Amino acid sequence: MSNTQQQTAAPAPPRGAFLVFEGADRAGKSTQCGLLVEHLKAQGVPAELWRFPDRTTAIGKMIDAYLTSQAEIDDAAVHLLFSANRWEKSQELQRKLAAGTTLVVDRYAYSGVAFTAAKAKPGLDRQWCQAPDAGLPAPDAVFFLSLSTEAAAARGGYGEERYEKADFQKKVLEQFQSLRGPAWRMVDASQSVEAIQQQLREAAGAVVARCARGAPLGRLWEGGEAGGQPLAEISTNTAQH
Ligand code: Z5A
Ligand code: MG
Repeated sequence: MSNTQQQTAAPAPPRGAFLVFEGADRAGKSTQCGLLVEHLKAQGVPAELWRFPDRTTAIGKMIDAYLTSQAEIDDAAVHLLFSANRWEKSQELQRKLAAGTTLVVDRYAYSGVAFTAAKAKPGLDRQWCQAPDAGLPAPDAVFFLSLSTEAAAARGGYGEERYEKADFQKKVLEQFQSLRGPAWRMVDASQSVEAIQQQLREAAGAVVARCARGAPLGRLWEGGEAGGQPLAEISTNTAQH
């Protein structure tokens, strides 16, 4: 950027924060997302809980049929459906953020890349998997709930859906590791629900405050694999798993 551009660039307006939760199966993503949204609202922060896939749309219904094994869909085609499911919500997502609503989002494009790349199908390498999501809004923070497959199994075992098998979940976790970027915060999900929530509240609060002061919204996959801005001011549990 030239000096002239730097001098004339307008400051980013205040907005809501875009907070994504990713992680191992049964790591407690949905539990923690729900608790965080309630906490933010109680603090007077406008907040909504979102999740991907959004199974309520026409595309989401196709994805649901696939995940519950009611439909067979080609691996490349279903990958594009998961991405399309994010694109169809992206305008609304940006409107909500611009209006000051913080979005707590249960899974996003990182799950999309990790689950398809873990299939190790010819032609569906990580670069191919990332391409359809390029240009989507990038989260301000990605909270990755880290849990071993053994600890996940101890939480009652995996469910009935297509990907809920220990061997495959290990491959997914390896793929997630290679997607880590500057906006990621690793959270040890083997702790109690309350301990995890406390750390998340502190970390999320700092991001919400930063976005309320005005912060540009990044794009996937700019600014490192994860996109978004580095979260230097956040101190949280940074357990490396
Ligand atoms: N997928 C994809 O392929 N491509 C994409 O682009 C996207 C997704 C976006 C969607 O599953 C599937 O789609 C997913 C990835 C794929 N496939 N798999 N596998 P989902 O998100 O709908 O999955 P889910 O049913 O919500 O399961 P989950 O996300 O794996 O679980 P969780 O949300 O992490 O955990 P939880 O429901 O909060 O808790 C699980 C249990 O553990 C529950 O009994 C809790 O009470 C208990 N729990 C929670 N926290 C704790 C702690 N701290 N201690 C002890 N017990 C706990
Ligand atoms: Mg969940």
